[in-house]
Amino acid sequence: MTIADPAPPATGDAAIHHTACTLDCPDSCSLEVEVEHGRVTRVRAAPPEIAHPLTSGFICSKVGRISRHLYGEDRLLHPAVRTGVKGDGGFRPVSWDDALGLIVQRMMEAKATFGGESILPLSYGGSNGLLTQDTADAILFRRFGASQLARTVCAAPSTAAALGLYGKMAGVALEDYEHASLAIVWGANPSSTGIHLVPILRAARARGGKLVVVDPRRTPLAKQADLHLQPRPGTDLCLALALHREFFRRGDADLEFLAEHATGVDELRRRAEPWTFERAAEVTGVPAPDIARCYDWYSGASPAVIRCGWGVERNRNGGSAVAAVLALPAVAGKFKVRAGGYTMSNGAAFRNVGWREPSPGTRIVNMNHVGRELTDADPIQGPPIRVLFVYNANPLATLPNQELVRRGLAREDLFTVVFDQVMTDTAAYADLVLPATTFLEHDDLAMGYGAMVLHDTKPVAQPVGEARSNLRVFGELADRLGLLRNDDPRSEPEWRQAVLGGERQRRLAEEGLVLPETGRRPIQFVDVFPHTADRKVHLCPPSLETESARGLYAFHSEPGDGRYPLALISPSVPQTVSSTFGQLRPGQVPLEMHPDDAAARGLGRDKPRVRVFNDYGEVRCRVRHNADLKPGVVLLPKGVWARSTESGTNACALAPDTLTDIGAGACFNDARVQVEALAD
Ligand SMILES: Nc1nc2c(c(=O)[nH]1)N[C@H]1C(S)=C(S)[C@@H](COP(=O)(O)OP(=O)(O)OC[C@H]3O[C@@H](n4cnc5c(=O)[nH]c(N)nc54)[C@H](O)[C@@H]3O)O[C@H]1N2
Ligand SMILES: Nc1nc2c(c(=O)[nH]1)N[C@H]1C(S)=C(S)[C@@H](COP(=O)(O)OP(=O)(O)OC[C@H]3O[C@@H](n4cnc5c(=O)[nH]c(N)nc54)[C@H](O)[C@@H]3O)O[C@H]1N2
Ligand code: SF4
Ligand SMILES: [Mo]
Repeated sequence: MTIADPAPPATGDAAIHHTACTLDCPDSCSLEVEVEHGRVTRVRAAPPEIAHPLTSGFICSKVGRISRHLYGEDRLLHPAVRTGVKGDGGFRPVSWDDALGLIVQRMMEAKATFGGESILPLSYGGSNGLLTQDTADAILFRRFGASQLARTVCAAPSTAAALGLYGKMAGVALEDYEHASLAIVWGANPSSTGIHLVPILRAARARGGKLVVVDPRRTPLAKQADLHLQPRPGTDLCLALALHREFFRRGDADLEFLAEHATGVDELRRRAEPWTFERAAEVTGVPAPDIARCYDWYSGASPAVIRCGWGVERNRNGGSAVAAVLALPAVAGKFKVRAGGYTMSNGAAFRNVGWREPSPGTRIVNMNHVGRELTDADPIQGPPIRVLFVYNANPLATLPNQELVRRGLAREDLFTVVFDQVMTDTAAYADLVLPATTFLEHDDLAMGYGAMVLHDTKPVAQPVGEARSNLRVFGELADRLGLLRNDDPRSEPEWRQAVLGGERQRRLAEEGLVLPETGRRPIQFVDVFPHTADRKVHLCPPSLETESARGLYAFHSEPGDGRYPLALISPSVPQTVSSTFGQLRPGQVPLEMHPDDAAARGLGRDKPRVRVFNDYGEVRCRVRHNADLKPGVVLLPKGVWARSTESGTNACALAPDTLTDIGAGACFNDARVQVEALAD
């Protein structure tokens, strides 16, 4: 395939372009970008006439300042091969031709000696649109017969639950939250992770609506809420089941709706039965009267909406917990009105988008077990991994059991390619680095998972150095390996057509953005229905039942023991998107801790240096007192780079590589740790 990177806009004159943000953020903003001499000088929200309404005239500051990422000193400019020890980051530039030749040679050698499964492509792609992942890369790796990756590091339990219950149904549009009499924000922190919801929730409150936040810490939104429930991490399942029990016990469950639209009602009722408010209070640490108040408000309110975030899923009970939360609007009878129901991912607003490359039937490696698979920590099924191709991801900074991942990456007999925009912590372990373009330098298609919109992402600036797009690099590798067929897409317009289909492609070209066929703001059970075979919600679907070892809605109790009494959570922070932009973080990242927990360990403000540890690893850093945390819960942000802690490790060094009950997802927030002072 000979895709050339598209002609960038003319250099010289200052120009204004319109495009869209592909970063891993529900809001999918419409952007206006000022460019001078081919370089981005300013990024702001696109004007309302052409923007998706959720953008509302503002964007986050991290994208507002993206030129620091585009033109910063960590940007990769040329392909380069390793010269020093793995991890040291010593590299020597090579030509693209030599770099691609080397990859072809190493892939062929590995396949000839160990079989195709000895090659593992490793990508998550949350910050990629529809053209830069699962397109030419899928052709390359699947047709070559490489191992496949189960992308389980995020959203796997939520997706399994949403699929099992509703076959993935589009949710309540975030714009509609303004009309909610009650909004429950459950395990989400939109002040960092989806900022456009915040003013909408404020407007709802100004109209007399109530806000409930369920989160182990007092988030900025919890401080504004009418009620804040502060459960211990990993116990949301008990809280949700206690609410279900009360609906059935009091006769408040909407039996008419359930009879018409649901299956598995009795089964859910039976499983919720043990969870009295008192028992739930004991396990969650939320006072029973607060649970009762939440019940009263939710049962009495209409429209009532639940924003289910990803904080609910990242633990041993994650799949069942999300399922129990998503089942609430069905049992409570909250659908069929605007702003009534739930929102999780709205990716389901668009169906049948994407390139479908058939699976080669090769082994599937769970992303959470990459450390195990790269080392001999687990008896490996199939050949050892000899070639690792990392793109659209920074696994050393974002996968659980970081020390095992690091040991794997340090293996001398592993050939690692890292294709990225910047010299990430993972790239420092590469044998070959390749410079990638950003969404301001290449073609892509942004699809919102909060905002229900598909829009064009256009190259508006000159690529820096020799950076190339994924489509171009994977297309060329597939070509060199003789994997291309005559009917494969060959250019960006052909890829757009293949990924979107003709009608959507035409609408996109004419209108600049595409709204879902069901309408921009669908009403659940009026405009959209479950995509299950019988169009009903399955409250206890057999698929989830068989998947979870102890059955759906079975509670797995606290994973800690006396040695590691503190629950470590590692949620998103405003300055970064996962680990993206982490290189720009000034100074060191502190461990946040409740003052009582700090006092119990003699960690006054004069003892700021600590060691946070468990059997997986340790982080050495400073401590900061934070009374907004629930006592017993400590916090390190997600996606921190090695340079931001004294030990060069982050929360992933303490995160277990155990899996969630459903969806084989990550259990970041099941990390249990101890903290001790370090001598100055
Ligand atoms: N600025 C920014 N935006 C982002 C991202 C980012 O890194 N930075 N990441 C993007 C990605 S990849 C994702 S998946 C989303 C995630 O966005 P969110 O859904 O907001 O998820 P998190 O930030 O992981 O955590 C949300 C909240 O869950 C709480 N929490 C932790 N454990 C529990 C628990 O057991 N129960 C409950 N109820 N709450 C808990 C945390 O304290 C936190 O406030 O955001 C996306 N947007
Ligand atoms: N401790 C802890 N760790 C976590 C989490 C947590 O809650 N706690 N959350 C997890 C979650 S929700 C997620 S989604 C994962 C995300 O983890 P990752 O998928 O590793 O995401 P990022 O760290 O953003 O890394 C994406 C990389 O892709 C590069 N990139 C972007 N676009 C392109 C492109 O077009 N081409 C190429 N070649 N490269 C590109 C970026 O520069 C960046 O370095 O992290 C997980 N890690
Ligand atoms: S990261 Fe989110 S808020 Fe920021 S510009 Fe992109 S879509 Fe908008
Ligand atoms: Mo994520």
